[in-house]
Amino acid sequence: MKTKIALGLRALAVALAMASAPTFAADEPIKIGFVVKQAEEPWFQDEWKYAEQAAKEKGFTLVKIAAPDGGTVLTAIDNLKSQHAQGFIICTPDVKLGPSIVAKAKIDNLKLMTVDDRLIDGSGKPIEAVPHMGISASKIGEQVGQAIADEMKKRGWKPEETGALRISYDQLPTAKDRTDGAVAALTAAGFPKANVINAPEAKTDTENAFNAANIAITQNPKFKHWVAFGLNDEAVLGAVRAAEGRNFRADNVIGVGIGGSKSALNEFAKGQPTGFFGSVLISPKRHGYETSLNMYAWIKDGKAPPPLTLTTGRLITRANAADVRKEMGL
Ligand code: FCA
Repeated sequence: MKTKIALGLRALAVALAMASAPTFAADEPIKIGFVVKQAEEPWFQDEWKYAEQAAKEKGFTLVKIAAPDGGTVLTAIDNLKSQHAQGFIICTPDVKLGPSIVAKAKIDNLKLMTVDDRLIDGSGKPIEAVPHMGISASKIGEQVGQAIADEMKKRGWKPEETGALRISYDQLPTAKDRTDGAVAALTAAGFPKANVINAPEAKTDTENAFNAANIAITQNPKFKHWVAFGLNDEAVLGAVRAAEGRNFRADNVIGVGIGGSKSALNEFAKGQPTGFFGSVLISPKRHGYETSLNMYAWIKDGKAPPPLTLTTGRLITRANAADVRKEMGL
């Protein structure tokens, strides 16, 4: 009898709590997961750093999880559930995990938002029901291509004597859009399409980019100069290092990355310029801090994040990196 009443009261309490607060019990501390595919990459460390800043300001707990493969992603989601998190933000190691991630988040009753890499469904279309913040990939790619074209012109290089390394990772839509954008701007500026050499990387890090570029340079000995671009700074750093190994140095290489975090800044800080000419600086602050605030408001007030936010970038080189970063509040 006693237990029956207790159970009844409990059910009532739960029902009341659910009625007054649709998303979470008011006294429950807010906990948000931030899952990233490549924790060793400075971009993702910066995202975490700014997410922490949001957590400090708002007083929620941030759970940082590195998930380099599909298995880890699914375990991470269960893990968040058992820690009583209410939602998470993820940059997935594979966008094709989209339907599994959505299903798992639903079962575990966790709010889900993506950052950087947008989930796709079985037919390759973006899953629009999941709020996303990414970069304006094509536009930023065009900025990269334009920067390279401008610098080539300044140096008086003949396009027919120049090869372009397209460090590619086409299975990731944002990566394809970025590199396609760069090719579009380069060719619009008169660069011969036939001189664009596709160099696919197996993973989006410097080592894999190095290997991809190394093969491409070896197979194309006719070029006097090289330009290089890819989805991020790591791709271009790999290409620049491979070119150096083949004796193409700063005066014969123009690499422009995307990111503008530590990977790029370390390169700019070297005593002598390298082939890493510039980078389009994007904002880890918006991607880390703003997504976390969005998730917090969603959990606390039931206010869903904007369905799609695309952020912009600005070219930085040795000459202006410090000033531009300051202007962007980094
Ligand atoms: C992707 C890339 C990262 C970063 C991010 C904005 O996830 O892999 O390097 O460029 O988009």
